Amino acid sequence: AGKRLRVLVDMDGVLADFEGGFLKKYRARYPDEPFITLDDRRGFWVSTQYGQLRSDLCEKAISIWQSKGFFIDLQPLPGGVEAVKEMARMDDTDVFICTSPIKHYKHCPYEKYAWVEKHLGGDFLEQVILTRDKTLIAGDLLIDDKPDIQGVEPRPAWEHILFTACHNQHLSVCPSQRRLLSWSDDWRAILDSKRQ
Ligand code: UMP
Repeated sequence: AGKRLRVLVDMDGVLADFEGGFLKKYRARYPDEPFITLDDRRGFWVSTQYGQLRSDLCEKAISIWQSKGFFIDLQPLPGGVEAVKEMARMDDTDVFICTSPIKHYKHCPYEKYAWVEKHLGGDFLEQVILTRDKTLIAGDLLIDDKPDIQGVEPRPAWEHILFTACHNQHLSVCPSQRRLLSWSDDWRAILDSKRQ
């Protein structure tokens, strides 16, 4: 029996289907504009790839996640909510939702809390960390779909586990970086590997 394990779990692309929600609302709002299928997504930034498709599509993409209702309407990714609830019930385990809000703050921070309340329950609001710099947050593990997580702390406390998403599935990451392919993958073994 060693010290408690602290797990940080990202929201967009890990618990909530940001990419699927984006594409559905983008196509509904801009039915005559070109779009990128999830199979063709490359790179973390949706806005960058849309901007490469046609320069004015960058701001059209941004308009989607800046809109009221975007974040609260995101569907849970398969198995994520169940996994986080199970983690929270494990002995000697603390789980936090660690997510970066967009700077257009009118709807996003509110809706992120509302999403957690809706899908994980009101008690889980205690576990929410909103930060634009995840390197400042100390934890044993950070499960996140963003390949490069940087900030002011050059030596973050956590080991980053790359959660597979449409935009990173073809990336060859360095062999020391561990992946979680989905919530059907063996996340329990990853947690156990960090226990003392
Ligand atoms: N986001 C953008 N631009 C993009 C894609 C995502 O601003 O092209 C936003 C949505 C989320 C945040 O609020 O970035 C991602 O946060 P994390 O998944 O890193 O927590």
